[in-house]
Amino acid sequence: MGGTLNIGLVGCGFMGRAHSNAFLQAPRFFPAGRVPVLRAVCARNRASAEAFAATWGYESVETDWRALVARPDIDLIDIASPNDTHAEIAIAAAAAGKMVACEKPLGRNAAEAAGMAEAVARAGVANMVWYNYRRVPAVSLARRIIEEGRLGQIFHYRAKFLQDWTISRDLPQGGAGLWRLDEAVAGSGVTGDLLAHCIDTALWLNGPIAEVSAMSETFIRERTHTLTGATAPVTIDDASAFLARFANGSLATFEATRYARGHKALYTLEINGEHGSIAWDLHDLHRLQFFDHRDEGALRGWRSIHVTDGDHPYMDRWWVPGLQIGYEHSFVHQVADFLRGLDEGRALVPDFRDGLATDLVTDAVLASARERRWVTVTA
Ligand code: SOE
Repeated sequence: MGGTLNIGLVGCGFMGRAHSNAFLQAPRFFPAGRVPVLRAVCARNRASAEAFAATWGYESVETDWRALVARPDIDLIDIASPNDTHAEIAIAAAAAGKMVACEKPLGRNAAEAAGMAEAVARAGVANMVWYNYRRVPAVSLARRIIEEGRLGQIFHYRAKFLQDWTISRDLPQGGAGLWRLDEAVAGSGVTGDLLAHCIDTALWLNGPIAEVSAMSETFIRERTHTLTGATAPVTIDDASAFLARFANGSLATFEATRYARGHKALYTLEINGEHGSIAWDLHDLHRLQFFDHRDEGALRGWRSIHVTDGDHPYMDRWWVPGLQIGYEHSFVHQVADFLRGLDEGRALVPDFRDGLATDLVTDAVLASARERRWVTVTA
């Protein structure tokens, strides 16, 4: 298959930028049969859409996503708008026969995500969810190490995602970026925003989660709402932590918060197995720590692998060994894999079914925290 892949983007915030950059860069470093073309960007505010289009090279703008979905010159609708818009746009796009890419979390809850997964399956259209951290080369290398059986039986999985940007009481809720604090728009707080990343990576690396026991807290319970100017209750979870049991028998702890002073985006994971352990840290994302108990005794120790060599995932396409890449490249890799999947007639993961699997876990976490009991994750 050759030709273009005509992109219609909804939303021009932080993620709109990350996705646009990825669509532009992927064909330059990972040539495939189809080349993404930035046909149109959609935002309610025309001036914002026009400024965004000028910066990123979109050919046209729309102010109503329905008009974008109706356009015959668009192949793929990319949803980078707030969470409360995901389901309606994705379902309409699939019904119109468009491919659909959606920012995480897929839905505000599993019921929304199930409707979206059903819509793309019914329409038979290619789809993906932007869980980008799977495609950080060090995380992809972790997956390869596990698949090769180098850790043996997995005993423990440990993940956390710590930030500190909502500690101020003066921070309002609602509006650009701050919709993440408004439950009606976001669906939940750090559970859907941050733990969802940890859960997606965990499901990919260690298989399904069977049950969870969670606790959560809202530290600041009232904030001014940007859109109304009035003080309104805050109902999102500011911090969320849970214990989990994976289907493979391993035990896990997960934690996320926006109240960990000093931490900006500290996503870390550690996995302990029978023969070895691995650890990774987003603040040092090009390194993977690996301990192999089968190494010769006197020389045994943690290796800090600088994941920049040609035989590391994705790295043969970038610079020369030793020169590292960063956050934005995880999105580039996702587009590259999606394009290759289209060439080969293969679905990309994570697709909407995977997005639903994560939402089923986050729903279970929220229910467990609310009801103060262990909750079985619905399959
Ligand atoms: C929140 O601060 C946020 O931007 C998330 O929404 C992203 O998904 C995460 O990757 C970084 O943090």
